[in-house]
Amino acid sequence: MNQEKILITGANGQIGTVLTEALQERYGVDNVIATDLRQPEHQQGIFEVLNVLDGEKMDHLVQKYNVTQIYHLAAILSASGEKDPRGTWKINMDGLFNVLDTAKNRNVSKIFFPSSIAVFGKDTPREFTPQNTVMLPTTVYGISKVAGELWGQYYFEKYGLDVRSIRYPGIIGYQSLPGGGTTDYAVDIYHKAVKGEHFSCFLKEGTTLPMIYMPDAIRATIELMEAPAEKITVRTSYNLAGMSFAPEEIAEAIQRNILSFQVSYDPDPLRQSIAESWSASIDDNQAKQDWGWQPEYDLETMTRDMIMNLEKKYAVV
Ligand code: AKB
Repeated sequence: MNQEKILITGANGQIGTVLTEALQERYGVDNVIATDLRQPEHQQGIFEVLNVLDGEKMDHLVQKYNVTQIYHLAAILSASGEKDPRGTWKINMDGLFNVLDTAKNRNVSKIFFPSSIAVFGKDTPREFTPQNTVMLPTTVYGISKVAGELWGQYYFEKYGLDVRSIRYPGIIGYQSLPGGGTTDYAVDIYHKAVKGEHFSCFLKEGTTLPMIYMPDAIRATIELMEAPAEKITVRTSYNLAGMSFAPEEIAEAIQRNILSFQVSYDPDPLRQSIAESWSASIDDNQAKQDWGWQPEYDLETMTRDMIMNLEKKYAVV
């Protein structure tokens, strides 16, 4: 096998921070090029400043490092996106086109493009949302993800570019913080609980959403990218499920470990309406069938692991 050289955009983000380390461990520190708008405080390995709107610099970096794969994580998420719809469209779409065109023109053979449950909308079946279903999203982020999925498929069919994608649920992890999403409360709640603070939730009780624990999300991403090409039957994006819960259910799971933890509900209208337009649970049988996907964590096992790791983190700070 030729030595892969992997470039990651948005490497300082919630997923990027953890995925960069996982790819460094798997492919070697010198074979992973982390990029983002700013140099992070702590960075092991190769880092380059890159704005994904700068196609020339992207092209230069791809040539400089002989990049063979790009994980394109840089994007504006659902809630932030609504504050600047045109700006979000530009970053999410032009950034993707720069990646697709650079890959097509150079020696890049594989692309990972993260999609999201944000592709679904009010007309989508909310429970056990099928792989192929109505996709009429209400956010600019969701619209950009539907369009991105279709462009990925287009570049695969027209130019043979091996673009692979997952529709991530909300991702929960202790290593990094999300920013600007609708599912972010499910990370923040653990930080407040471990610090002994009260948590005010921006979603109402009963707002069930699909979520996944970070180790499962990272493993799914790498498993999809390493699957033989003939196993990949979906060239838009794969549904992926981990678990589903409402705010009061995650709060109760935390309270079983931290008895004094208290939560109140103060719904934010924007994020509440976005959450209500998304699925509550996801049918991911296609991913299971095609490349053997299996989640490992449920709400209880994730909660114990999150609390244990955050307790360690706050103890050393
Ligand atoms: C968000 O809440 O915007 C993201 C997502 C589900 O894509 N976490």
